[in-house]
Amino acid sequence: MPTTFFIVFALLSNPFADSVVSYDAGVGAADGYTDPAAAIGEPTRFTGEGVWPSVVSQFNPPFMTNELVSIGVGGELVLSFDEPVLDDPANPYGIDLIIFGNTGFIDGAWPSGVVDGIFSNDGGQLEVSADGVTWILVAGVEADNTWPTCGFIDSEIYDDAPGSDPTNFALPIDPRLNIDDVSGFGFETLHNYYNTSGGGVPVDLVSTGLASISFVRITVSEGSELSPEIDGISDVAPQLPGDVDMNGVVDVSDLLIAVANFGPMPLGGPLADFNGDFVIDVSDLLTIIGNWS
Ligand SMILES: [Ca+2]
Ligand SMILES: [Ca+2]
Ligand SMILES: [Ca+2]
Ligand SMILES: [Ca+2]
Repeated sequence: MPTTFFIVFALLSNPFADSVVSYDAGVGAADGYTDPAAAIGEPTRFTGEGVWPSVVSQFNPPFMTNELVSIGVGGELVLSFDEPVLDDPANPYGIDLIIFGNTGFIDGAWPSGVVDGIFSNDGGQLEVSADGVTWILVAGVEADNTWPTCGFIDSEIYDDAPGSDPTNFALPIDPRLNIDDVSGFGFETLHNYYNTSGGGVPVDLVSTGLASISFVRITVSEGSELSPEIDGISDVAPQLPGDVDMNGVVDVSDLLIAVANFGPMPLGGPLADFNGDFVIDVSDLLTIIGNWS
């Protein structure tokens, strides 16, 4: 019986926020988008079913009332995780938490997909807590902001059927990247930066001084004129030390990628930095060799 229990637990366990603790829509939340359960579980990969079905891509955010919850002025959303979210140095880029909203890039060359600004970036302050009582503000993070969600690696921008290769919602975008880096860029170039990531707002817990958190609170201050929408929140999966290409084994292909990118870590990776200094050097090569599969 214990074996069965653990198998069932493993199947049920997921990297996403598990429960709504509380929700106050505040003033001016988007009409109809007031079910906080929309922020639980996996963020949206395919939106508009029965209305205007399409994949969620960098230019095509989710928009259904059962997919997003909106937070108005003075409002707040509090979610919890069943398993604590760790400030884990083994996480890619040191990022621990990813927040998915409903931002999208403005398509300056519709429908071919050229980044010409962003829309629906509605902010929202982020606080975290280990116990649900004491809260710490994560400075400099806006909950509903870059990067727009991408649901599938193998989909085109506005496909009306789901892709077959889902992105990884537990893998963050390089936090050094900003929107100016991709301005004027097309869909293919964006994918180079996303890799297999599903996007979202990357959050490093290190600034909070908390080793782990189980609660997330998103608030909208009284002075705000915008109401953020939240689709989901994920706990970043740690990278296997030495596994640059993240295929589950550490071997010569990882070593070759690291060697070819020796020096300052390029924007967007490869993920060959294992001591968090954003430089790929001898210490990282030793990590690869020391963890050979
Ligand atoms: Ca961290
Ligand atoms: Ca959702
Ligand atoms: Ca590998
Ligand atoms: Ca390094």
